[in-house]
Amino acid sequence: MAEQETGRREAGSHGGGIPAAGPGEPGLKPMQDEGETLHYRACPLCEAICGLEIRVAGDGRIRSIRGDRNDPFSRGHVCPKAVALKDIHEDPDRLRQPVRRTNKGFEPVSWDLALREAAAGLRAVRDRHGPRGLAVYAGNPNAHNWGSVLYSRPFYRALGPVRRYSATSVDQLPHHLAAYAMFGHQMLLPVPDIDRTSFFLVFGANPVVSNGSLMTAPDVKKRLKAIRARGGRIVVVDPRRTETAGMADEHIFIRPGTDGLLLAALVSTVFEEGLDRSGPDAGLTHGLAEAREALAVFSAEQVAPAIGIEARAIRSLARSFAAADGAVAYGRMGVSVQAFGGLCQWLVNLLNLVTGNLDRPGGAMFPNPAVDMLQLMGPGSHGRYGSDVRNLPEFSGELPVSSMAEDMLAGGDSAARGLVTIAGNPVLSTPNGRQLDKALAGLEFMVSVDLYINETTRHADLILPPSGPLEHDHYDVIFHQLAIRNTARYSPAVFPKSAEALHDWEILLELAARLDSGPWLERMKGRFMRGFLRRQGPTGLLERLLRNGPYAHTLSFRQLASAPHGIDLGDLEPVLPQRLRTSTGRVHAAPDLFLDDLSRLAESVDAPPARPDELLLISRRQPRSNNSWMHNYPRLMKGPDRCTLLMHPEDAGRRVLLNGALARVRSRTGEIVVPVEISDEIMPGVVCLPHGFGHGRDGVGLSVAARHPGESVNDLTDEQRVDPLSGNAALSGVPVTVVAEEIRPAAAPTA
Ligand SMILES: Nc1nc2c(c(=O)[nH]1)N[C@H]1C(S)=C(S)[C@@H](COP(=O)(O)OP(=O)(O)OC[C@H]3O[C@@H](n4cnc5c(=O)[nH]c(N)nc54)[C@H](O)[C@@H]3O)O[C@H]1N2
Ligand SMILES: Nc1nc2c(c(=O)[nH]1)N[C@H]1C(S)=C(S)[C@@H](COP(=O)(O)OP(=O)(O)OC[C@H]3O[C@@H](n4cnc5c(=O)[nH]c(N)nc54)[C@H](O)[C@@H]3O)O[C@H]1N2
Ligand code: SF4
Ligand SMILES: [Mo]
Repeated sequence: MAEQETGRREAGSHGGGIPAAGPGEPGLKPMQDEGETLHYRACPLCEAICGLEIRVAGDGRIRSIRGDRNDPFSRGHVCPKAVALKDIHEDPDRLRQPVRRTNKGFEPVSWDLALREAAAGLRAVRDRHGPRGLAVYAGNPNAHNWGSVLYSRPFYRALGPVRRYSATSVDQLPHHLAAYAMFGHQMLLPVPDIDRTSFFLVFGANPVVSNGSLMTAPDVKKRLKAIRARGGRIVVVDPRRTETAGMADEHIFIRPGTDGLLLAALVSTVFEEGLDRSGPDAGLTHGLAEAREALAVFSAEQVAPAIGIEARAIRSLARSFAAADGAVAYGRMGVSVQAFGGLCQWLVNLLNLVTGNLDRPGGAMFPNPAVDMLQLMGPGSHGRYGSDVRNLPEFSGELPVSSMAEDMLAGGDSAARGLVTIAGNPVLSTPNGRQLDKALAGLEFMVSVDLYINETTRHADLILPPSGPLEHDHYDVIFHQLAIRNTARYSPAVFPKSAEALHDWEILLELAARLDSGPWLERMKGRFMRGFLRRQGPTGLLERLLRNGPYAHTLSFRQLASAPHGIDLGDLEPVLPQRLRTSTGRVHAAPDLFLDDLSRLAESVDAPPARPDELLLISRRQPRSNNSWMHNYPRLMKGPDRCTLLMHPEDAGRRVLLNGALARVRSRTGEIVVPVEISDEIMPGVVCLPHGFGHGRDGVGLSVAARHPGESVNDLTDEQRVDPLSGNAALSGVPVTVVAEEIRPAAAPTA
């Protein structure tokens, strides 16, 4: 492929609407003009991995982005974000050359200088303070970028035993912990088989807006509709009547943070009423009797007052779930980012297991992907060491990000004084962002690999920008592993990167080459590995992985490359016990770490409810956003400002707050002022803000986002609130006070 400049030439235009249509909408059919090319491409923006059809005009500009109707998995589905890929591609704010921080702001520098200085700065920190003096934070888009997934290992190897953090511990860490303890591998995550289930029981997830998470299911709305159309049932448990709850047969409000009790009561009811269908403890499972005994105290009657749901309703839910022919419980963000996240994910798996729905069509199933993360990643580890100040547990070589700022600020002999961030924005995405701002400002040296000068990377000494999302080829190494069907799809780059640009994986290799240290033999091994990886590129690696993967005899890279719409490899099929990685070869129904944590859950039954003046803060996602980084595209930012505090009419009335009025929201960690949006979709006693806003900080290079700055919910969330078992942040249920903001009269002019 000829290297040519594409992105840069077009910088400057934000364009108006471009035709984009879902399957149901006619859309504008773009006229075919001379030189127009057609590209098929997976959308890298969320876990739904929709297939896209992208038309590029003869002049190199994107003419249209539509859903690919011939994609067997996504069947033409797209959401509004897909069209913003054009904006990302053309965004004048997107960095296309490395920048270095100076007293007068960031200045562009050459790649050669940037890589040299980045490595020298990190090496200097490592020489002064040892490898623990360095930290790395990896953000969410890494999971959507196969170059980063496949090439981070040589980077970490060259860095040495540094402190590692990622967005995992503000997200799905409890899922990995449960998978590791129950199934023997952190990536053995059961996925709800929603295309065949007859009962979908959802805790703390809003797939209609998020498009599904740890459940890759493009066009999830249609799939949910189909459950009810075939006579199935959907029940959603959530403190907010979400868009997903709006499609359900039943929505149950729950006090934030009390799902652990509800789940324990559901499992305990199943046992107590003899509704279990997992059979005796033999063959597939181990520990059922222990689980039954440990959960017996969590009767529906016992927990009902604490969670605000009647015991009768809990028992009836357990009965109908257990009776359904193919039922699946699914718990996502809302039950992961809370103080009992680990227990919740164990109990979700256990509920599926004891009702006979684990590894069964219509239940919770394990995909069998063409590239298997079980072969690429270790099984995981837990609690081998802890963070400095609070001893929060390590998981799989990472420390909980809730401990990052405090450990930096506490100093100490080995505290991190240098940081690398890769595709992340922890200042907006992790609890107590202001504290992290402070910690980052005090670092000796910081490097970021990112497309933008964002709220976090503005603290960096150097920012190294990778190629844009359409400028590299793509394979969803992670998300085929989490998909509700076995599928595979390879997409070549739509645009070649410019001659001097580097892909993420190339940046990681370049840094690794400059950071490798240690004994000669080790350095030689590292050099050999990097040489091999550089020659292969991710595509060469994919070819090899397919050859050694589970479809080696039926799916070659050549076949994949000649199937631009992707290949359907069929329904999920039962794979246990073969895929289990536990020491016993069985499912561990009652790992000690969960049983030991049950006393903490039991104590929460008697925990005093929130103070009368306090409300519990939760967050929400919005269809036209993606965490913190997609507020810079005018197409997605049209309409009224969205950073509003949802509040129940009773709570608003008590505070004499009218719709649209400004409210001051305070927590232990900070305070912000935001407009109130009164709605009974939120339960009384709970308030809700979107996450990812807060762009008003100094020095951020996002000109569109600056016009819609909003406030960061994570200036209110509290790094001290964690699930101590997993170390995951408890972002949900933060106690806050809300008062009407006094509008002070403008100061009188002084003479
Ligand atoms: N209160 C609250 N906080 C939350 C959440 C919540 O629900 N409530 N959600 C949490 C969740 S689930 C997550 S995953 C985290 C996300 O938290 P993070 O991963 O820390 O943040 P993102 O907003 O995803 O920032 C991604 C950054 O990556 C850059 N980027 C995009 N694509 C690429 C690429 O291909 N390569 C490189 N190098 N950079 C790229 C973008 O420019 C952006 O700066 O936030 C968490 N924080
Ligand atoms: N449009 C859009 N899509 C996205 C993203 C985005 O930012 N915008 N982010 C992507 C990412 S990184 C992820 S991880 C996924 C997340 O995907 P989901 O988990 O589906 O997303 P959320 O909307 O955060 O859903 C969490 C739900 O939990 C509820 N909740 C909060 N606290 C509690 C509680 O204590 N108990 C219960 N039962 N429920 C609670 C919230 O009200 C919310 O409805 O979405 C992905 N997709
Ligand atoms: S749903 Fe997700 S993958 Fe599909 S088009 Fe929207 S952002 Fe892209
Ligand atoms: Mo996430």
